[in-house]
Order: sequence, then C-alpha cells, then structure tokens
Amino acid sequence: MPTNVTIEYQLAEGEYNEAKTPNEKIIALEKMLSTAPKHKSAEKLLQQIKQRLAKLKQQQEKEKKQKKGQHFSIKKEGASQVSLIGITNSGKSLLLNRLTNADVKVEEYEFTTTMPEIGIMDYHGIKIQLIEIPAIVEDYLEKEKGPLFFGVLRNSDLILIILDLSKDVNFQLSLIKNELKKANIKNKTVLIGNKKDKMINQSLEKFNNLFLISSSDNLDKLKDFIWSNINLIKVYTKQPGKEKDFPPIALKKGSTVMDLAKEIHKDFIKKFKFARIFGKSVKFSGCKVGLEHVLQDDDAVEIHIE
Ligand SMILES: Nc1nc2c(ncn2[C@@H]2O[C@H](COP(=O)(O)OP(=O)(O)O)[C@@H](O)[C@H]2O)c(=O)[nH]1
Ligand SMILES: [Mg+2]
Repeated sequence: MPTNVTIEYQLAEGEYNEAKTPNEKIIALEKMLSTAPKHKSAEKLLQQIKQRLAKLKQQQEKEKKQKKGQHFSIKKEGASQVSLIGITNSGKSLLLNRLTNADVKVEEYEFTTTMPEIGIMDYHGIKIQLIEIPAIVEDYLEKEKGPLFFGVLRNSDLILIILDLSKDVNFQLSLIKNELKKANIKNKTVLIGNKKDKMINQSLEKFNNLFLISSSDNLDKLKDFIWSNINLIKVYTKQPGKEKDFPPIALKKGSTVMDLAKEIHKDFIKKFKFARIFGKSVKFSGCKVGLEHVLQDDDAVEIHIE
C-alpha cells in the first residue's frame, strides 16, 4: 500500500477487489483514480490504475462491437434470404422495388438508403426475402453500423453484387470483394451489372456469371438467374388426373420424394406406395418412382398411398 492514501481510496480499492464484472471493475477503478493521492510518490500507482482502466474499457468496446455484429439479423422469411450490395447509386433500391413488394426511396443523390430495406420477391409462388444493405464504402466494418449490416450478409443464402455499369466496374468489384474479405464473409456471391443503358466503354469478358440489366428491362430472366443461384428447387404436388397444385414447395437441391412427403405430412411416408413424376427428373411423364427418387426443379409429384 503506497503512503498517504485516503480512506475513500481504500474503500474504492476494496470495491475493486470485490468487483465481479468488467463494468463494476471500471466503476471502482474510476473511483480509485479520483481519490488516489496526486503527489510525486503516488505516480506509479496512478499509472497502474490508468492502465488497468484503459485495458478494461478497450475490452468492453471490442465486445460491444462484436455483439452488435452478431446479434443483428433480419428474421428470415420465405424460402431463402438474398442480400443486395453495391456502391451508392448503383440502382439497388430501384431493383428491390421492382423485384419485390418494397417501396423504398430511389433518389439521384447518394447514400439514400441508411438502413437495410426488406422486400419479398414472388418467384412462381415461392417467396424469397430480398434485403438491400446501405451502400458499400471503404472500411465498411469500421463505420458505426458496418458490423451490423455485414451481420445481415453473413446470414444470407446469396449475395447479389450490384455493379453500376455507368462507372468503372473493376474499381467497384475490387472495393466490394476487399470489404467482404476483410470481414471474412464467404457467402456465395453473384454479379449483376445494372444500368446497362448507360454502360461506359469497358471490357466485361473476364467476369463469368455476370447478369446485365437496366431499369427498362423485364425482370423474368433476372428472377430466373437469382433462383438458379439459390440452392433450392421448386416442386409441385398433384392429385391424380388433376392439374398441379399451386404454390409449389421449395426444397433443397438433391431432395428426394421422401423429403417432399415429409414436408407435406408425416404419415405420408408410412402409407406411401409409389409416386408418379411429371417433369425433368424422369425419362417419361408419369413415371413411377420410390421414396429415394431425387427430384428436380419444376417436377410435379403425385403421391399414391395405401
Ligand atoms: N439510366 C438508368 N438509371 C438507373 C437505373 N437503375 C437505377 N437508376 C437510377 O439511379 C439512381 C439511383 O438509384 P437507387 O436505386 O436509389 O440506387 P442505390 O443507391 O443503389 O439504392 C436513381 O436516380 C435511379 O433512377 C438504370 O437501369 N438505368
Ligand atoms: Mg438505395
């Protein structure tokens, strides 16, 4: 114990020794700091307190940031969650509005979207959740809400990188890829070149799987493109002699008749006799198959039970 400490200091030190949480420790250390003697021989003591305090605060800050990143996620709705990212003004909001039921502000000025915006896209009766993330900038993770927004990407089944074709695409892509890399986000990405109508002279050959579009184009092909990059198939159920039922059911790629039967009703498997398939996964329409048969996109399945 250094010389000449006050009773207040001793009490504060007692509190520190008994503190259980980092926050309690910080409060006690602050008390110690304000009550510690200020004369020359106590310099070392002051230094020690300050160091401990700084370390604890730093730790607390770090934990706060991490928590933010982890805990912000948008509740998944529909069969899949797809995020849109890109530089400001690349046309993300307009695309979101056109693809979904969203009605988000679209403006000529920059940084219009300041919070994630959500919409539901209908794809042949399958609901897909689309989320626009506020525009990518350098050092995104260091921005106040950066970890929060990147948290959404981590949760997404697919990330659409929206490139503005009226500006340098190489620059945009390296900025975006670099930010994703720094954040260690490894979710699947695909490229969409937007504002095709205003494309500047630049070579796009090296980008494979790049989908080009402008706001005057029909969206059907873009929807197909998005769907083909999601790890799902859509399968229709059907009653004998009738048209296929609507809406279809979304299943993981590689799913079997058994997976479909489970989705519909648990008793289906017990009573299952055979299924007839109308679609790509069979050689002829109405082919009889068993529970292990692997389904394909757009198959219609007639399940026969005892
Ligand atoms: N010429 C052209 N303009 C577009 C296209 N898509 C969006 N825009 C315009 O680009 C601006 C920015 O659009 P916005 O959707 O707000 O971009 P965001 O910042 O990425 O969300 C608006 O003025 C849009 O009307 C397009 O395909 N062609
Ligand atoms: Mg926007």
